[in-house]
Amino acid sequence: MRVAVVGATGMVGEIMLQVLAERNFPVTELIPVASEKSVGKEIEWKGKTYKVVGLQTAVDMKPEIALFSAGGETSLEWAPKFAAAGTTVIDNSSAWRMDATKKLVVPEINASVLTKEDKIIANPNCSTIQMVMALAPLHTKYDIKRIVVSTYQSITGTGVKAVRQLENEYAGIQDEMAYKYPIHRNAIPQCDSFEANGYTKEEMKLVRETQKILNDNTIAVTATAIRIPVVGGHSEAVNIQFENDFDVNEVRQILHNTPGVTVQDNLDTFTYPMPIYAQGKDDVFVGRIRRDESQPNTINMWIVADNLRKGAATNTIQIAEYLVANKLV
Ligand code: 11C
Repeated sequence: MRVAVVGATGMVGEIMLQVLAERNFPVTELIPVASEKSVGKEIEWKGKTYKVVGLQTAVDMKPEIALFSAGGETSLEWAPKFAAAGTTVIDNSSAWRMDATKKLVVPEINASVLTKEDKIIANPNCSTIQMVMALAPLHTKYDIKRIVVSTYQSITGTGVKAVRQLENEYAGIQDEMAYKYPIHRNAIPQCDSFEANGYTKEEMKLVRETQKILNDNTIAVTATAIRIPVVGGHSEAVNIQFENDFDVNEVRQILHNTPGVTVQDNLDTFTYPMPIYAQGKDDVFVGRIRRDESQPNTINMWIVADNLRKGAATNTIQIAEYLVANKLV
């Protein structure tokens, strides 16, 4: 496969390159793509040096696959141009996720919706991916009625500017800020901008994307998304009300049997998921699984994943792997 990585010099782009190499994705030609200011830069991949090219150059090269992580505006403008050239785009931005004509895919859950005709495929938001990874098998078994989720999100979700802000704050350096407030020793109850209903875009992604991926608009979802000074991954406290009753040990067993999910739940050994352990891993980690004693058929759990890997790069490449394995590109 000739594979373009659009946004190759960005935070997610770099992890995409790493994951492509780790998973031995069948790349016959790598095309690193970035904005004009990075064109001509050199990157190393699998022991070889590649020159970064611009978007039009990459379109003209007609790769089979383009993995996009360059922001919504670039995706809106350039994904259709790649698609028109016959390239299948897998886009990591929010640009196409809620477009009714585009598929929103977590391969373990709904890859089977993909066809050869899908030329722009949307990768969900990181906080949604990790949540639905744990919830999809439970929805199948017990039928989810309502989800209440609070997130504790890594600054890497904002990008390199936020990582720099935290480092500067540690060092006592005053410089440009990614957030309106200090992030060191803080928790900011705002991820992304606000919508008219008073929720942030990040919170509404958790609502809308969950319903689309699980193909069920009857699932009620309400979310609060918080930014915390952590780099290893996003954490989520999730309260789930089912239509049907469940057995907590059976829930653990179902999650244990779910590919891509690791249960870390042993109170005797103080074992539960944390971002310092999730960092650099592709699985979604679930723990603190316990019945909500305040109302029937309801459970609490704590879900952690590396937002740059399963929440972004790994999921994108798993979609590409599915396309290749099923001869859809
Ligand atoms: C965050 N989830 O942590 C965001 C980052 O819609 O792809 C990714 C934004 C998106 O702030």
